[in-house]
Amino acid sequence: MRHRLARVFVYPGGTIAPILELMDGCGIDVFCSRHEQGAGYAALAAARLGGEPQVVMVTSGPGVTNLATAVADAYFDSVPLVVLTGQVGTGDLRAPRVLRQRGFQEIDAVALMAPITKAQMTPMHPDEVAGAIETAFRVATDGRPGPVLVDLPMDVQRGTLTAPAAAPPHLFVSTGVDRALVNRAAEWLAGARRPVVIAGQGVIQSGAVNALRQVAGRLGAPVSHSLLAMGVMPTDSPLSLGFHGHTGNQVAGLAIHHADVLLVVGSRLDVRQTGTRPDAFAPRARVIRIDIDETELAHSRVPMSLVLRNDAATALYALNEALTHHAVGVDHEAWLQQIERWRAEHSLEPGPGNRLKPQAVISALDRLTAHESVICVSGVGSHQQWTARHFTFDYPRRIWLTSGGHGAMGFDLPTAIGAQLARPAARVVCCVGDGSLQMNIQELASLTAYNLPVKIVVIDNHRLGIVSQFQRLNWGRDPTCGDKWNPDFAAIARAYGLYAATVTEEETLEQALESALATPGPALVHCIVDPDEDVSPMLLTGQTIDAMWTRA
Ligand SMILES: Cc1ncc(C[n+]2csc(CCOP(=O)(O)OP(=O)(O)O)c2C)c(N)n1
Ligand SMILES: [Mg+2]
Repeated sequence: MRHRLARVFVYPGGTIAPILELMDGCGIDVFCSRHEQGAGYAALAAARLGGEPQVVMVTSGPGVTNLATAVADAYFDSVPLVVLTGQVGTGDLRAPRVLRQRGFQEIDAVALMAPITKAQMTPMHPDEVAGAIETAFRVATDGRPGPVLVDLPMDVQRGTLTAPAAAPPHLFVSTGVDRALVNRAAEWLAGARRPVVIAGQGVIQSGAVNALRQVAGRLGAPVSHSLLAMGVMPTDSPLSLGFHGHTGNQVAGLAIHHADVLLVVGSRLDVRQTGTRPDAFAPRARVIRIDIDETELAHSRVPMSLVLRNDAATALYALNEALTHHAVGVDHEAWLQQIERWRAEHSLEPGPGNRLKPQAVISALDRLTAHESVICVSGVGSHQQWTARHFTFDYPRRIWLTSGGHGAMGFDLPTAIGAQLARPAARVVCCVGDGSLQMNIQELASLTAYNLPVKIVVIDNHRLGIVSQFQRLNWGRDPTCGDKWNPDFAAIARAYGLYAATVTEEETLEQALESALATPGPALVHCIVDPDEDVSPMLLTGQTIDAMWTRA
């Protein structure tokens, strides 16, 4: 499958300069960040939103090491990227000598990226380049998506073709649906008294959101989801339990704990989802699992009763079909009423105190954008959890982009930039902590240079909050994480050419957010919030998902 590449994401350097020279005038936009992570995350955002692989190009040595964080993020969260790294000339390569380095800014990109890419290639002759890149595009999206590395020595970039490129072999053989297993799954689900569906990002990636909603609707089964799959059910749907796990909703935890049949689709069930007691996860349930990645299935942390190794769309369409032949035998009214009772008992009220609360900031932003299609991006920390809990999502109208498996601070701003580049007409908001923003704050320059109307809301608790909370819970104090000195983020934003405002109390919050939203260009609202607000409830080590820790 071929697709037309609209844009490449780059940070320059000598060993990638030959390709950059050719990019000029070839009809493909070039986005140039201020740090390699900026290019990597912007590419990741465009790939997550469009489903097609995006190309990121950086120079050798420090360019490769700087980019590694974003590539790891893409690998763990299944985002297709084609990563082109410059490399010293083939004659300067260290290998096979036993040496630390031979060429200037030489680093073994293949070895460095091996654990965080699906495949790595180093074409040693210009004739091998086209095949390598074509293979990279294919591998990036085959099966479970992810990044692929093509390391390009200088002389290979500058050389001349001697032969036309041969077509590479087709790699992925898709597996059909096992009708008998699908029927059995339908039978179990139709007969369940307390069914629960867990949906992961795989559902969104395979274009199966509607199929998932149909299955849930047909069964009358409540749906919980992973942190990455926010919006797979509309937040305000009565069937939505919200996300579960470490910082998830207690209602979701209770429902999963009491479920008798659990349908898990395109979700890894990682430790952040199950907590440290996978043995006690959904202890009463027969677990039906659908996943495209056989390695995830082979190493499932939760015992499974029935497995479909398919992409989510294929399996869910088949399941929907099968469910038409299995009348749902059990009325779930009692189960849904029980869930409503849990919902009433476990509301997400902020802690005591009169200071501006982070939850109030997110709720206000949500209210003010309720009428709009939104791409909401977060950093990593407590603010990420409050955004997940208090913003409303509904894929594809209100989309969430966050760093899941890698959990990388600094994901925020460059991802918002990539999202706005990919969707120029969309409302893009970036809810970011004081710590996370500072990891890639240099990208404010890209924001202004490309005049992208991203709205940044800084949740400044003068604290590396979620780690500080972990420290305080364990050791009663929070060295290096609490009471952080922070700059005046609004002043910094103005210096970078953004509209900016500072808010310290709820009375002026809406007005400041409204002004920022109404500004045609980029804007930042610096919200100074209660430093002592913690994330509650939270699933702590040793706890089971039905009994999460709650603030006193
Ligand atoms: C690159 C990176 N370094 C360190 C961490 C560990 N870490 C996770 S969250 C966090 C604090 C984030 O602080 P902030 O952005 O202010 O968010 P808050 O929790 O205060 O809302 C830290 C240090 C990380 N996830 N990523
Ligand atoms: Mg903070």
